[in-house]
Amino acid sequence: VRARFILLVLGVAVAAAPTSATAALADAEVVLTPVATLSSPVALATRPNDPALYIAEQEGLVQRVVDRQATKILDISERITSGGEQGLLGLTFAADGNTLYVSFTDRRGSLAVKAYGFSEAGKVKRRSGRNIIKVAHPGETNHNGGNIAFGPDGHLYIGTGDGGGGGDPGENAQDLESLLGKILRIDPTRRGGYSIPAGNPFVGQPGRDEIWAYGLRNPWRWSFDRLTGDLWIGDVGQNHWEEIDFQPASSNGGEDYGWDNMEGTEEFEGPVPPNHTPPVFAYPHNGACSVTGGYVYRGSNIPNLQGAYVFGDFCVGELLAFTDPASDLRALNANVGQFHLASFGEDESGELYVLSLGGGVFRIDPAP
Ligand SMILES: [Ca+2]
Ligand SMILES: [Ca+2]
Ligand SMILES: [Ca+2]
Repeated sequence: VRARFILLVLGVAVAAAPTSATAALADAEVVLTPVATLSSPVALATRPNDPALYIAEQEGLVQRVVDRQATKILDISERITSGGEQGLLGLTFAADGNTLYVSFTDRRGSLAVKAYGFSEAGKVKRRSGRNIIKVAHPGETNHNGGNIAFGPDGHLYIGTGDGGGGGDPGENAQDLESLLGKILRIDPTRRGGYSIPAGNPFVGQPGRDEIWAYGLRNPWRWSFDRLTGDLWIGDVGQNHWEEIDFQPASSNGGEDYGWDNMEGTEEFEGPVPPNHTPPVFAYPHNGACSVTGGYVYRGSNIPNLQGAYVFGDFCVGELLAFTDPASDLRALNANVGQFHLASFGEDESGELYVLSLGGGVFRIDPAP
């Protein structure tokens, strides 16, 4: 509780970020309803016209959960490196629900994205796996990013960490010839591999064509607002500041989110980059340790939460939310305790879920 109040008092709202709020966040009362207990759940996805929750376990399994019953549908544990910040890190479905994409740390420590054919029965097709992209991650084992999602533009976005260690020793995040410390945007191709969307910001000029945005340290969890298409990024900080970054749907990409010249709103190695996009909200490490980016709530069960960005911190144990971080940031009064908040998820109707690395998966419901 102490950490919560310190965080709320000391957080820095840099710029108002409109979320199209329609109701009073201050009146939102929520509870957490258990929907599954798994082994180190780290990511959740759904697919169209399918009631199941698909949940990635860090050790390499994908579980299909219906009515609190989990069924293993994929096991790549023998193909990956798991533990610490490595493992199976992300999953998402193609818009038609016929392809499952997973991201993971491969046996060599690289970040890999792989695609699997998916049947109407909710199963991975045998021998359908194909490699989409690998991003080498030499040396260190931390900061692997790993979130993957299709944007409203239909392209696949991939978050990558800066390569790990402290203070980005490889200076990767600001290096436009490195795929580390970035959000990438690609088009997976049917037989594996990918093509580059023509509109990517560094096509036809210096810089890797896969790069969509840069200057990130470890964009562990980020999401698109399903209503507006805006992109919300939780970027894990170094020693002082955790931050939430924002990219409007109208963006053409190429944003520099600052790392490692900047940490939050402060110079880290400096100087301030000429085209720095500062976070919309940054908070210090007083009791907090690592931001877990969430979602803008667009469900229907909790009207007072409508339009609020819901996120958290691995060490704080409170769900946090704002529609404008300068005016209505608050801790949601859900009793989550110190539960190691690993990730959030969103289902087909816009309801949100919370994943604890300790095993619990919960739906955020209105308080009775
Ligand atoms: Ca550095
Ligand atoms: Ca280029
Ligand atoms: Ca930043």
